[in-house]
Amino acid sequence: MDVYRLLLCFVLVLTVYLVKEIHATHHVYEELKNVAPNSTQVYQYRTGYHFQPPSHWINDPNGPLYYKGVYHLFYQYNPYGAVWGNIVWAHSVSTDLINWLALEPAIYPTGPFDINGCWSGSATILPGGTPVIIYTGINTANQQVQNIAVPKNPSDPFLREWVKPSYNPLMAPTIYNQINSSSFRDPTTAWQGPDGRWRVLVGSKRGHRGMALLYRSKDFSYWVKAKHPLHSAEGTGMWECPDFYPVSVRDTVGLDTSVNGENVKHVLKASLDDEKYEYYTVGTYLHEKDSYVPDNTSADDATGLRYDYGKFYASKTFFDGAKNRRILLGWMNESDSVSTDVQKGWAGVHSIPRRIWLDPSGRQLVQWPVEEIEALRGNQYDIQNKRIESGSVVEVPEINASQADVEVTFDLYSLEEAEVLETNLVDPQLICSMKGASVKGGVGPFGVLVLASKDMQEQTAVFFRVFKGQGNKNVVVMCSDQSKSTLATDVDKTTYGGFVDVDLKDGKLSLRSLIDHSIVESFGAGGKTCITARVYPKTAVGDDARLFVFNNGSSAVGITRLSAWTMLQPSVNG
Ligand code: DQQ
Repeated sequence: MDVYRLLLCFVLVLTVYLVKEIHATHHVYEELKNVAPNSTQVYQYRTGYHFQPPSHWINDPNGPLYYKGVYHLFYQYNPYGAVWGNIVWAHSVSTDLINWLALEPAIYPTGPFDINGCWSGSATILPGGTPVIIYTGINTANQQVQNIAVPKNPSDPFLREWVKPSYNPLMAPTIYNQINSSSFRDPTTAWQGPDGRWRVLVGSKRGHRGMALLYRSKDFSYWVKAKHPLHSAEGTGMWECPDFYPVSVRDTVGLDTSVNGENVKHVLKASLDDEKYEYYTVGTYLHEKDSYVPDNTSADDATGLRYDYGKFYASKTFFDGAKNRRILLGWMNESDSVSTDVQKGWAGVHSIPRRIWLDPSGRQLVQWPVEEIEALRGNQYDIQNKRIESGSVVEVPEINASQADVEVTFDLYSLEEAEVLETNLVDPQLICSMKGASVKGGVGPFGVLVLASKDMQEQTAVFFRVFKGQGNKNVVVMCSDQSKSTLATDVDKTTYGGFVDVDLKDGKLSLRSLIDHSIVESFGAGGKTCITARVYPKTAVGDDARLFVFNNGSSAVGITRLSAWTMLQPSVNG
């Protein structure tokens, strides 16, 4: 045997050794993934103004971008069933991020490098303006590899057709780079360093250390793995859908992904496969070393800051050059049972696109629904300067409370009666679970009861509770309590919670909730703490859904101002 053959045998043996079973990050229901929706679909939980296709399963938002006056949103989609499987990149376009037109899927299995699935990835706008996509393909050997796709016809603003160059894959697990072939996915938007080279991150793990692997390229075709990941964190497990981008220290405008320098900080986000939630840090990106150092203002692990403390995962941001803003989109999975999903004929929705920027404190991000959504505000009802006594409830009438937007600013007359927070209570979700909306407090719980039935047997409570913490410092917790959200029993009713970093000097606390049949997407303190819940009321449906403001604390609180609107129905992939 000549040397060449010997080498070939060696490589083959090692390839077989390295090829592992496909590790699905989602539950696989083999028997259901090709079951098409039937005619008895359940419609009452379909959303009115959130992003969803007419039917079937969706998960992660992929490669959002703005090109020639058109927003593009791709997403993980099963064309054949209402559970995860058969994944392709479905494609929708919009001019306002609210009305969407569905096009044919943009990326679907075609070659050995993605024949078993086209998983998540991101778009990069190259100098000159042409977008390219790097995504994870599942190859013939069920390994995760990274591929590139480019528009077939860049003069088409709808970017309908995408082609995959013959030099795919760009990045693959090999015997040399020690990459686990089932933990190597979800490339970020690429950015260019001052040396002109491109960089991209790929989510991975080694042992239980989650990491963002770094690749560099001079020409966007030939990519070399850097010796060290950009960043990693022990104990966090597989990092899915990493995101890495600059934010301005000075104002709320968004920055294009390659921007760095003075008055710029960076954000690194990871979606934790083990926890099924995300965390992020704010920090410094050191160009020369190609490393990222998180600030010590928040934890660099699963207990760290979150975009959203509820059902929100696999999110992605993009820079919108049309309005100089950075926009965040996330996937909101269902909280009902798989059999209900099959009966519904669909599963999964996306968040309302949120503008995202660095809080002036520099310690965290702030999010707010894009302004375009306000065009959907219809019939309005206002309340001003109203006192809400301890233990009382005020109804917000005259709007369609199953499809609404409500903004309220509360006046905290006095903080005297705030409950003392036990020092061992450091997990806000636990605090909210122990002290739900029906557990009386001092200052709070106060907030809104949404998707509530007339008798309030069904209700989702979104509220604040103010505590006295260490050194008499006030600690504010925002909760979304789903325990009474439905009379149904086959639903996940987990209560969610997050701390709100506010000083309460002016005694004001604001809350906004976007209510959309089975979604309650809430923004506390102007978007400092966000919580999304998926709920499935049985009776608080359509015209029978009500909206209330409540106060279950011993202190009275005031409504400085409340505005609620019926939300109109945009055209979403119809
Ligand atoms: N979903 C995709 C993966 C990603 C996961 C597969 C996150 O690429 O890691 O549909 O939800």
